[in-house]
Amino acid sequence: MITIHGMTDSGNCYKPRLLAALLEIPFRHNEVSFLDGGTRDPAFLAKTPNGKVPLLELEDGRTLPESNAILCYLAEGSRFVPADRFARAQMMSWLFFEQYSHEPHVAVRRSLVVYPQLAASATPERMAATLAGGRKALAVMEARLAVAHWLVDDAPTLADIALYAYTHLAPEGGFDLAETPGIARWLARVAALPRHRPLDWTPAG
Ligand SMILES: N[C@@H](CCC(=O)N[C@@H](CS)C(=O)NCC(=O)O)C(=O)O
Repeated sequence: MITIHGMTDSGNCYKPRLLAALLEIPFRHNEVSFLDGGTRDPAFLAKTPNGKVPLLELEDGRTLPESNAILCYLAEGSRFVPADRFARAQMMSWLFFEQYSHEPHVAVRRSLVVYPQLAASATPERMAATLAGGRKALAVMEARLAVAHWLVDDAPTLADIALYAYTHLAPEGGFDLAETPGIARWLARVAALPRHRPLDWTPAG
């Protein structure tokens, strides 16, 4: 069975767990957290020198870091990857947007708010910069979701799963989703997908 090494409370780690649940892919969850030094443990660094979770480990020992790459691996050939070439590229475009324009603001601001261990990094300047950056990213999503049910075409793709992870946690970082009603409706749509699981879900056993 595959293993997903991850920190339950991390949105990046939630992405592959949620996808595996939606696609009924069995996996083992191994809790590895940066809060207790788990990502700096020599045994973990031997698997992934960048020392970040999530990390996918296959049955044969091969490992794959980067949440959105893990999504692509797990979803290949599934309904979450469009067959159309342009739609597939649009999905990738959202995945890159998520990592460069959304996660560094929306996710980072939330982590600065919710983890006391990071309090020293939560300077007024950083909080202001992540608020501005996050609002800009959410406005980009809202422009699409005010007029569409899904980020790409008319069905959920990996773009929706990747962006759902930290967008549904955005209020914890001080973002008011009442300002983006299209996003609020889309969050409810993702949460209603069959076999959707919440952030704190891990498989039994
Ligand atoms: N681009 C990476 C980001 C992963 C990442 O930053 N993970 C955090 C937890 S959310 C982590 O492991 N941090 C540990 C560290 O930076 O030492 C991905 O999407 O997987």
